[in-house]
Amino acid sequence: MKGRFITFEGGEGAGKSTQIQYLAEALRALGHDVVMTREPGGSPGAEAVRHVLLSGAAEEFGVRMEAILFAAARSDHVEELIRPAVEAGKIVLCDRFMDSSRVYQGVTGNLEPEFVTALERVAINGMVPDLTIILDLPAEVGLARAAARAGSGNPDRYEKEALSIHEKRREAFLEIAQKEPERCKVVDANQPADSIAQTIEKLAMEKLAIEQPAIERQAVSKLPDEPPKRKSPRKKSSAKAASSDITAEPQ
Ligand code: Z5A
Repeated sequence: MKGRFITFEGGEGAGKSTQIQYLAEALRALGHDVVMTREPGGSPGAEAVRHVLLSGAAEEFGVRMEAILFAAARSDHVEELIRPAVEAGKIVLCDRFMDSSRVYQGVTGNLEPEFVTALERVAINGMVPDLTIILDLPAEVGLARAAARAGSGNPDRYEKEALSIHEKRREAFLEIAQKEPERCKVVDANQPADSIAQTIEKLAMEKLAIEQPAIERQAVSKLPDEPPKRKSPRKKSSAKAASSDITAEPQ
């Protein structure tokens, strides 16, 4: 069976990493082979570019340069990790993907849409997500969560930007969801993590059920309504913990 590609999007501190952990646990409990990954990064080449981008080292060269670096990292990630995993029947859960470039570099970076679209086409090379979960949250709530997690650590290149920019990004994500309702599902992220996880699990299961052949769909429909009791996923450390199982996943 062909696998699935599910992406998580939203502003800083929206809970993407937390929810990926929850969904991975739920899907694994049902016997699925799950790969967790993130952007920028996820493959050795892309992880090398991640530091350049998040440290702000590329900022002085302009947003066009940053957009190309994000695209270069994405291309490596798609070809080295995402596509092989999906073709091997795995479910890939990815923390940020092409919609982040549309929003951060396109909308708030003021890049021309044609430029962003052209980069996207080359970088994803047809690897459009089957489902994108957009975690929606007032920017100040997300930033407060991210700041609490970071403690006294320095905010990254993007976290230190003005609140109005973060709000603009929130609107931009919602606009993408409006334009692509089949792919994108908006989830209210201003709730306890556990109830968000249940909503996302339902959306993911619907996607898997709809797109699976009838015989597999029948098996899925026999699942209990309530998801299995799960323990809280492990907490991420301050610097967004380089997603240990992310980079350690098989290529
Ligand atoms: N970027 C870009 O510009 N263009 C691109 O194409 C791509 C990315 C791919 C990556 O940063 C940066 O790169 C990003 C955009 C840019 N901008 N920034 N900053 P990153 O990978 O370091 O960080 P992030 O993607 O923004 O994620 P994050 O800030 O780490 O947040 P998160 O993953 O969405 O949230 P979390 O880690 O799951 O939760 C944050 C804290 O809140 C944590 O302490 C949790 O325990 C807590 N939490 C989680 N859920 C809840 C609920 N429901 N209630 C209360 N507290 C919660």
